[in-house]
Amino acid sequence: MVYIIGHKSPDLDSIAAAVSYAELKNNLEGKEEYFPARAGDVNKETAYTLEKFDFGNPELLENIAGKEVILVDHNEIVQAAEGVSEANIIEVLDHHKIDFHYSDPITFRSLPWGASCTIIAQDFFAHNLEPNKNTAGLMLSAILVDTVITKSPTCTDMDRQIIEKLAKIAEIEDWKQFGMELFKIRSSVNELSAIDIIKGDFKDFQTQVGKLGIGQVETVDLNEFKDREEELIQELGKIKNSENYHTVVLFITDIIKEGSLFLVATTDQKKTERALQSKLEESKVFLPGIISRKKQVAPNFTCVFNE
Ligand SMILES: [Mn+2]
Repeated sequence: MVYIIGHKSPDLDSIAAAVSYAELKNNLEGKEEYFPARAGDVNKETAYTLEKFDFGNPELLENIAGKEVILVDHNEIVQAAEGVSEANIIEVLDHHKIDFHYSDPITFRSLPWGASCTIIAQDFFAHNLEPNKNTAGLMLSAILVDTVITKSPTCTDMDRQIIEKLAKIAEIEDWKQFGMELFKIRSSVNELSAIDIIKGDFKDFQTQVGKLGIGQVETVDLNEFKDREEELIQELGKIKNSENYHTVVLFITDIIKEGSLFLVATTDQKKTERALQSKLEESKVFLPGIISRKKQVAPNFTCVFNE
């Protein structure tokens, strides 16, 4: 048996990719060999989407040592589930920058599309298979979130084509409206603790100067966070110290304004300001036009932090 698993602090794409890729692989091979798994708790829009489309939570795997696994939606070892160095990785399917070494020949597929689920949906169609209505809805939801309803610079023509096809199969007439609903659920933060907001969609990067952590949260209204900025900055500082980070960033993306408020805890403010190409005031700054961790924020930080 093979587990298909996404990254730690799983987002919707990581979960939906594991579920839909297991379904596709089992379909293609005509056996129940592949099982979706998750490397952590699911976030709110993931819980909502799984329930809406009639899926249970994938099995939680805290440690994948000794297991046969397919990694989806990540390839960097620091982002993988615990025990990855003792796991038997048989395949990788991803859409992020590549930082992967392995001693055995394996299938490694990476495409510069907006979501892992776009690659998997395209796989279904390439094999003349149609995902069922619920699987189509699940993949569609993941692509809408990962591409910020097609607004992100990571969104490609392929994503747009796949969104149209999946929306038809899932019988979702207005996918933009549906995407907004997902983001409203994602950004209803009132009952969330600061740590949950920061770690809900959080990724580690290893750099020359030390460990960098970047969390992102999207909202349809930045004002929802106004009262919590101080608390969030304090929490970032706590995480930085207790988990030994050089820098921890949370950026809150306003998907209507198409810009992000950056909150920062860092041991080197100058370097951080160079990465942001902007001055911080009281550990924060709003940057118009910046909405993608993958295409904009992470490359700028890793570039400056690896000098
Ligand atoms: Mn993804």
